[in-house]
Amino acid sequence: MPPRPDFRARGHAEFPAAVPPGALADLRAACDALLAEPADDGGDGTHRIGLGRARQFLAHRHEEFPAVERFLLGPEMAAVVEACLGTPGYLFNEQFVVKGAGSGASFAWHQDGAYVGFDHTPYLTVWIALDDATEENGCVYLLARDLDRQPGLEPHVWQEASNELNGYDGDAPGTPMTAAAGDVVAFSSLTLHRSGENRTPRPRRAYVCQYSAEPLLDPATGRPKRFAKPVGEAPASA
Ligand SMILES: O=C(O)CCC(=O)C(=O)O
Repeated sequence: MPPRPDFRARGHAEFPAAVPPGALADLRAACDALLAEPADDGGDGTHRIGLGRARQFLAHRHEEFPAVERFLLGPEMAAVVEACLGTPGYLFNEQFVVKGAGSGASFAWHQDGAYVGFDHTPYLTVWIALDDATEENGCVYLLARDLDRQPGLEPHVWQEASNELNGYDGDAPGTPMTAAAGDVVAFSSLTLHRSGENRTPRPRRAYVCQYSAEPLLDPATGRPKRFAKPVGEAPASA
């Protein structure tokens, strides 16, 4: 199936209520179990992008939660990825992103591909709201991008004070991607996005999983970056 034209033209697509209630409960339970551990300023191994409890990344732990792994590789995610990439593809990365209650931590404008560190084919980020995401609690904001006309990465500058890359200095506020828990916002690794502060008394939980059309191989090692798990095939642990 070819990618959805609206995804190619805007760099993102919404999939309301794409996560079934049972899977949403599984994801929340996994997130809460990881949150109960001591805070770690985690990131992707190259960039340490956490900010303690204010902005927490709980990464690469899905194999400890078989129901989460089944969901990541299962039919709902396969449908989302196929709609955007034209193939169910491969899971290569996943992390919970939690903005702590009343956290002043936003997340700067960036393209996810800027964090990869080597040339690669653009991929898909599937952002899943585990709590209703609002402008008050730190939803994602996107700048629409025509993927065929604007195919590249912008220059990004590391921000020492806030532990993040910044890839956009313009004035556009972006489109707030408010979402109900269980909604999916899928966007290209080329799509500039940011997220706001959580000004509410409750944490804002999200799950970010990333899929590539082909395994994303690190040229330094010849091995997949993180994972290369085909979507639509039952995991070995199931
Ligand atoms: O969930 C968020 O606040 C934003 C996460 C994000 O932009 C990312 O993981 O690339």
